Amino acid sequence: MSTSRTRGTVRGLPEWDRCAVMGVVNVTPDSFSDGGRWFDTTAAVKRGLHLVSEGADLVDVGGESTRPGASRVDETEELRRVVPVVRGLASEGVTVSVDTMRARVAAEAVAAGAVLVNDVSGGLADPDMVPAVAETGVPFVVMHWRGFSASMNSRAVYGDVVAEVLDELRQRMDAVIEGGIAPERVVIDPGLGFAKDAAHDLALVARLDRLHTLGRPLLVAASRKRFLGHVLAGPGSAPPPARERDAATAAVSALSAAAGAWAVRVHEVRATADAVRVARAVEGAA
Ligand code: PMM
Repeated sequence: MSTSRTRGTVRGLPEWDRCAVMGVVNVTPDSFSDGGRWFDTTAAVKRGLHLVSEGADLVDVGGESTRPGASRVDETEELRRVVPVVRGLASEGVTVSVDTMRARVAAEAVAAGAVLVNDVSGGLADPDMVPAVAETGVPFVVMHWRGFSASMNSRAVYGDVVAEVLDELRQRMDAVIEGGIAPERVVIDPGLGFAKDAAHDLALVARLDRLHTLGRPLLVAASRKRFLGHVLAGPGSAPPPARERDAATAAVSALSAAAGAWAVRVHEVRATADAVRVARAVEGAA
């Protein structure tokens, strides 16, 4: 199947003729990868606009860190972080997604202009999430998830990681559709780094084609993750810090685009914006 057919489209979102680039704005004091640099509304909106100027097609705004071991932020604080940033970016015409596990945050973000709900728990963390998203009618990212950050490393146990992730994603996809979200609005995501070690992540990146059997557009979020640190670490030396993993991230972006991903989610947009354009040009020359 050609890459463009595999990539698919998401009802309710713009269509791109290549893999889309989702830029990340984490409005958190403790995000593992951008270390809380955008923890203020004005700075966060500015950061989002900068990502668009570098080639982001969408901007994903989150107020809760999901790094391994992180504890949860309370709802009021999450709302306070996220909603003004969503509103600020949407009012500038940016296509905004909200990265949250809470129904109320999702609903208020959509009211403030978000057009996509990105829930790393795939609707499992908050029983009100699926009905709330169904009610708003926006698309929904269903990510593979086995539990909250505090305990996810202990859940990284698989016989065949690709088959199990595929199976569990299929079940979540069926559940959210059953819950009222239109199939045409569902995006799937293997959840790299969530209850997965480096070998699991690499196996999933190697077999993105298998995820296409679910028949929905695929989001890949490898940006700066531990498995890249693991790949880049020299023998006997420590992995480079998150901020020094952007070239490796762009490499995964190119591989994902070539494998037919609908979008890639990244912290530094420029190199990935180039990577997806190169992948598109190569696809066009085939
Ligand atoms: N990873 C993080 C946050 N949000 N959303 C989706 N859909 N997929 C992911 O893999 C994902 C995500 C964690 O990374 P960050 O704290 O650097 O944003």
